[in-house]
Amino acid sequence: MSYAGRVPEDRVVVVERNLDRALDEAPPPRRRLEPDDLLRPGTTLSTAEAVAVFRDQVTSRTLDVAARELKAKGAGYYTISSAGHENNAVVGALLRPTDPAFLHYRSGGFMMARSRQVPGVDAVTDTLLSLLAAAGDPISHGRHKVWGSRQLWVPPQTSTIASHIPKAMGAAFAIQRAARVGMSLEIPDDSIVCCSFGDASANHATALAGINAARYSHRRGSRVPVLFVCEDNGIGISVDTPRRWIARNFRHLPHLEYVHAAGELDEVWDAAVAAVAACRNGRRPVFLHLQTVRLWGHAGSDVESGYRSAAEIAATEAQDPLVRNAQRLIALGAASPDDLRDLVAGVRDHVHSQATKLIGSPTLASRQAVMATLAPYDEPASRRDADAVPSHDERRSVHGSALPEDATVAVRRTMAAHINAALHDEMLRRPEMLLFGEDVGRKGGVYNVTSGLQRVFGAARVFDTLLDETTILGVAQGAALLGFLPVPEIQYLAYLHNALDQLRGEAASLGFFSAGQFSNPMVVRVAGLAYQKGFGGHFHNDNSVGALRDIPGLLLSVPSRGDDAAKMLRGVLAVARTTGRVAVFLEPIALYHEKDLHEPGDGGWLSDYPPPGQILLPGDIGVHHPDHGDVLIVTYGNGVRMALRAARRLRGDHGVAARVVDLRWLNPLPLDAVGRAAAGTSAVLVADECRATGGGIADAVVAGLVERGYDGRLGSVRSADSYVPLGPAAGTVLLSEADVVKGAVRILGRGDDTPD
Ligand SMILES: Cc1ncc(C[n+]2csc(CCOP(=O)(O)OP(=O)(O)O)c2C)c(N)n1
Repeated sequence: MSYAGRVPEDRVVVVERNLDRALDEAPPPRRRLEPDDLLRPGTTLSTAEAVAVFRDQVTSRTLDVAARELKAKGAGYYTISSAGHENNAVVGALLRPTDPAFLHYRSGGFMMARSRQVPGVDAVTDTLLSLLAAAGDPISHGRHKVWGSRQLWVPPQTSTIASHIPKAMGAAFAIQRAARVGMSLEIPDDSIVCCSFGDASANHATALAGINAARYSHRRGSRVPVLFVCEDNGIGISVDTPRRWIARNFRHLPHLEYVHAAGELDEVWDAAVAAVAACRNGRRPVFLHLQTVRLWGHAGSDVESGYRSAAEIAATEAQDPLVRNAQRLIALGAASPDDLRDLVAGVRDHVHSQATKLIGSPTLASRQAVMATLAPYDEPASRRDADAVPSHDERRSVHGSALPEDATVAVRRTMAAHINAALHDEMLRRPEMLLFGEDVGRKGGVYNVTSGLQRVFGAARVFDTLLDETTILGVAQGAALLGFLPVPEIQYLAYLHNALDQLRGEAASLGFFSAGQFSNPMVVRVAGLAYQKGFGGHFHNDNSVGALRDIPGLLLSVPSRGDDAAKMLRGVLAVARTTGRVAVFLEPIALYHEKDLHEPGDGGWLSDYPPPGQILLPGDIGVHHPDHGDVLIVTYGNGVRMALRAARRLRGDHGVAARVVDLRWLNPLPLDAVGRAAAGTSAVLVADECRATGGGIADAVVAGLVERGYDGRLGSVRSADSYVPLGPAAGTVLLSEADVVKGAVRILGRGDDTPD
């Protein structure tokens, strides 16, 4: 295949010719500067650096043209360009390649400028491979066209605008946190974090959340060196941003330094120098308002003439930064028109020949190859990780004189107490672990699950956040990227949903889109599910795991008993640490303080603390009454206690011997283990406390058993597809013990004569 496609959009050709014409028509400079000379008095931009930045900009532009040509040839898959935004190369040139950068899709100039600072990085080839969705694309292996590089500290970003701003803030926050807790980072202590985005994106709730969180943290005395770069081209796809909207919105915000960058290359440089210095030296959030234009449509497929007049398009093209910068370099004597003509021709030739060579590069060709870095798992490594147990003396320093498993002093415990003790043990042996969320620090959590942890481990490692779930998960991602093992808490499952994109779109996808080169391991503790007595209503009793189960690669676990909870929490932390996985640990609120199983006072739901080192890993299911074989009840969470109570009634009232499986792991479901547990039973009943349609797991378990050749009877009982009402009415929509008994009797064909 040859590389000779026609550019489909005339304006691309027009813009290319404008630059050529400007160079042809420019008068020769009246004087020539030496490479080390400053471009003019008062600027810090040297001649050599100005020409280097111009080269970065031309390279970025030429790659954008190539993207459209490759698309026209049917070889390329992405055409959103950086054309008109190339002055962002100045920011790339001013930052260090170790300053983590979370980039806007139009930050091509930045990427070129950063790449040239690191020997061995070939930004042209890397970008072309990404445009071609080639398996050789070094950052995503062809999974997405992204700006990203492990060597350059540019984590790949998703296409969801603004979604990277909270994690950029989180990474900046983590730089100082590392110093406070004595953790050494891969990047220098005085690093700053860069985060670029568009002007329309600056209105997004997620953007405002991230910027607000940075300002809030600064107000609270934390150092959050994040450089927000708003690349303001005045439009978002087809909708214009009101004039001066960005400046008026961000110029006078407390705890945010605002710097405006516009005009000539050297003026943009000087403004950016001031912004970077304020951020790096002041260790504070800075908002760099970078004036840009958008040349061409939003993407190759966008017909700009549908919403912009010809005059507007031409006026925008007249502000092409490449033309202006070329004219400026020539006028100030940094280069001659011939120099720049040669530079442009050289870059075009290089990009063209590389593209020609790379067309036809292989793409990912199998499902296995595509999914290779989605859900890494290494069981032996997780077991080894969990094995390293601190000494008794060390543990006494956090637990007090008696260890929680010490039979002579310890009472049997509730799930809340077990999780609390396990968190103490894990915080002790993992200095990189951070615990945070709403009310988790001083108060110790709404349900006292994190009680005492701040006192023992200090406010640098156990802290209250501002009230924003998006920020909580953003901080977790940023901190994890830098090497922490964050354990953020979401106070109630219903409140995870307003921040869900941070898990679904962002955290869980990082390993996929970076081919495993970046990871943000974390264990998100979420209090959830229904059946709380005396504290009702949907928002504290949300019973759906649907939104979590469909997240590729996310590990979802739900304990049903205290001892299991301790072992499972250790297990998911070990998996997160050893593989970079993102895990949700969903804690059934109604079981936090439950003590009894069958009768009030029987203490049947209390348990002894399993000593550290004992863990449960994905796939380890719990089997109760393994010798009972009439029916297998498959369940999890609150359903386990319910099913064990139902099993007793089934035995007593119907002579049915029920085996009960506690799934423990809801994503991925341990279907092979369930299949083995079902062997020898004549019926399987799935008892699912979550909403019937899509909210739970019943359909997936039934399908999984059928696919594994289970030939007994199959059925399920589930909660209704309803929000949970307040008070006793909750019982009308939630799965009950009586439902489980009836379901089992029905599936066994014993009639429906169960006394309720
Ligand atoms: C959350 C989200 N909503 C919608 C979109 C679709 N979309 C992609 S880019 C864009 C406009 C962004 O404009 P701006 O932030 O000004 O950046 P620009 O493209 O102009 O550089 C929209 C609406 C998206 N990617 N993400």
